[in-house]
Amino acid sequence: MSLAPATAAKFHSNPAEFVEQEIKDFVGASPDNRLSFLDDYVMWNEPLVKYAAGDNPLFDQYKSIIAPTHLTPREALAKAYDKEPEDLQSRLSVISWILPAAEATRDSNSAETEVPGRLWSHTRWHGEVFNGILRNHVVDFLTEMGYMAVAPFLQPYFRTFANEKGPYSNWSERHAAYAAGHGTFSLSDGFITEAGIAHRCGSVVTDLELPASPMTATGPYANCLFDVGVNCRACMIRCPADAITENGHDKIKCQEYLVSIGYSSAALKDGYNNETSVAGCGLCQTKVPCEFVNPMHKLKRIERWGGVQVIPHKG
Ligand code: B12
Ligand code: SF4
Ligand code: SF4
Repeated sequence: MSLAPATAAKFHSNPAEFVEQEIKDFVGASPDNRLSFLDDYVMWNEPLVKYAAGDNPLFDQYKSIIAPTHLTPREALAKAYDKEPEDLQSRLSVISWILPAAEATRDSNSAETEVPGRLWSHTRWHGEVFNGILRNHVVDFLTEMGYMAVAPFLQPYFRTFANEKGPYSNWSERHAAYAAGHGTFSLSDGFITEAGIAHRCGSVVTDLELPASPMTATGPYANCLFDVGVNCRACMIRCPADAITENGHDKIKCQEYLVSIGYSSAALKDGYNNETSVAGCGLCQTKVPCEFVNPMHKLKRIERWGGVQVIPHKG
């Protein structure tokens, strides 16, 4: 990829704006964001793009919140370039994006109670393939501009591990999104953004200096209605595996369920991605008040009308 001088000049005049637009344009125009076997169905809506400072103290805290093996942005970038972390320049940035699921994808999942909807399942597979293409596009673009850049999730060093609570990785995309101010975790573990919880996310670490986006959340669960005391258990009720309780999300039960509804299940034979082995589920992320909005905004409106009520789906 080689950038025209006018494009390079535009980039240098406002890198933050440019990178955000580049990601939005790529998602909007890429044929890989379309399902060619389904009338070019567009999987992801316009992304949300934010930036975290590489030295945000949260990344050090993740070593105790997640595991000591979880990489800081500095470690992730240095490892990819076979350098020592202290050899990199002082300011690093993490570019984090949210890919909100299209309405018909969400509706396909909302209609189900045991297995994912077909569109959700396609998006789990082909949509994540596109997320990988987007990660590579951002890395290529920054490298072309002369910066160091890496998508930790695509690196050979990316690993998932397991402990007594279930699986975890050495680069959590949702924790990068939290540090970038995209939103918060929830009772179901899902990450609630301004575009809701039904999304996939991705990130790239770079030595391009970008302004850190403000973190407005008051805590790591602040966008979840249950966390603020509202009687919302919609995700608990939706989960066919009883993996969500008032104490949170049981990753082991969830994973066992995901494996059990793989392609051996009769219900998944017709019209799913039979060439893949990943069906997804995400029933807890659809037909819930946090599906495609930050439910705290609705709650604030309802409070102004005189009291907290059960919030209707898509109300
Ligand atoms: C391993 C994995 C799984 C495992 C475990 C999930 C998990 N909760 O970690 C299993 C197989 C169960 C799974 C299931 C699913 N997954 Co998955 N999975 C991953 C993967 C590869 C790594 C996740 C990881 O490292 N987690 C680390 C652990 C420790 O995080 P955690 O338990 O969520 O963290 C908790 C603590 O940190 C806690 N916490 C406690 N104290 C504090 C303090 C602070 C300050 C903070 C910030 C947090 C915190 O908050 C968190 C939430 O409770 C990521 C891709 C990636 N590289 O990020 C996708 C990912 C998490 N999966 C994703 C999805 C969509 C799914 C499914 C919906 C399946 C599907 N596609 O249909 C389900 C949903 C499960 C759920 N309810 O969240 C998306 C999530 C997007 C979203 N909307 O939230 C991701 C990010 C993939 C992507 N690129 O978008 N997944
Ligand atoms: S459905 Fe309700 S309780 Fe569950 S994550 Fe969303 S807001 Fe929180
Ligand atoms: S992904 Fe499915 S099994 Fe896992 S918590 Fe959500 S609804 Fe339950």
